[in-house]
Amino acid sequence: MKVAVVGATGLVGGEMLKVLEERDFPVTELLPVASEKSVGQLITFKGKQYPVVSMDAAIEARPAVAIFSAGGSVSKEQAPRFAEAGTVVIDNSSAWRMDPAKKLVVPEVNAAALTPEDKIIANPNCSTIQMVVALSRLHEAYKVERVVVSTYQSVTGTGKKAVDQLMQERAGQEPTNPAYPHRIDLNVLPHIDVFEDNGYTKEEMKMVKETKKIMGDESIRVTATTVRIPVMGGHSESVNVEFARDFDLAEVRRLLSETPGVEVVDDPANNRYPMPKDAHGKDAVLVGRLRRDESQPNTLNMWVVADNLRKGAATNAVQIAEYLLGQGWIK
Ligand code: 2RA
Repeated sequence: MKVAVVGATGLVGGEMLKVLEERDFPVTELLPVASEKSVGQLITFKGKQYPVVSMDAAIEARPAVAIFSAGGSVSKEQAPRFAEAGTVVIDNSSAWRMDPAKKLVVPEVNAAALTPEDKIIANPNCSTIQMVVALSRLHEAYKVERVVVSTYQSVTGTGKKAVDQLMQERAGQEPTNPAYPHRIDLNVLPHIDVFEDNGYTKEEMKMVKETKKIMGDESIRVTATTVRIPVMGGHSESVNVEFARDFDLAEVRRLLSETPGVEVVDDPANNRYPMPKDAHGKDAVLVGRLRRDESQPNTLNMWVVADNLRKGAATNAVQIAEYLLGQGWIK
C-alpha cells in the first residue's frame, strides 16, 4: 500500500514512521512529505531509503492513505486535495477536529463511528486521547457527569524547538530560539497554546470540546487546567471524575484492566504508579492512584499517563489506518 506521511521530518512525523514500521503496517511505497527545503532529503524506513517529496508529487502518486502532522493551516489547504484524489487523510492537527462533518476518532472508544465515506478523519489532541481511553469503559458502567482535569505536559508536545529550549537551558545556555515565553527548565508554565477570550487556553478548551465529541455525549461537563512541565517522556493528568452512579473501587480497577489500551499501574504500597519515564516509548495509557474522592459522592480520582507522541499522536493515527484496512476501506 502507498502511504504518505506529511510532516515526515517533524517529531510526530518521525514517530509516525517508527510506529508504522513497528506495527508492520503493509507499506509498499512510502511518500515522506515535508517543506520544500527538505525535498530530496533521504528518510530510512524498513531498511530502505525514500526521498522526501513535495506535496504535489505525493498527491499525484495517489496514496491509499496520508497521515498528516504538519500543522493546521497545511491540513486545511492540503487535506482536501488528497481527499479529492481518492486518498484517505488521517489528520493530526486541530483543523478538522470540531468540524461536524468530520469524525474525531480514538479507535478504542469510537472507531464504530467511521464509514467508508469518511475521507478526512481527525486525530484528537494528545491530552484528550489518553483521558478518553481511561474514561470510556467507566462511562459505560457509571456514566460520567463531570470531569476536572489538570495536566502535566511534556515539552515534546510542542515540538523540536521546545526540546532544544529545555536541553539548552539544562546545559546552562541561553536558548537560541525559545519555544516558550519563559524558561521551562526548573519551571512550570500554566499555559499551553494561546489564551482565549474566556481566560482558558486553547489546549484547555480542546479537552472540553473533544471529550464530548469522541464520547458522543454533549452532557459531559469538563473543566481543564493544562500545564507544561520540564519533562520529555509523556503527558500526565490528574483526573477527577464524578459519575451518575456509585461505583466499587475494585470494580473500577477491574474495568480499567479490561479496557483496551489501558495498563493499570496502581500499587502505592510498593511505590508503583504511572510516570512519564515508564510510559515513554509505549502505546499503553497507564492509569493508577485510583481512589475515591472523599469530599463528595460517586467521584473518583485517578492519575493517567501516556507517551504523547505515541498514543497521543502517531499510534492513534496508525490504529485508525489499521481499522480502515481491517474494514477493507483502504487497499
Ligand atoms: C501539546 N497538545 O502538548 C499539544 C500537542 N498537540 O502542546
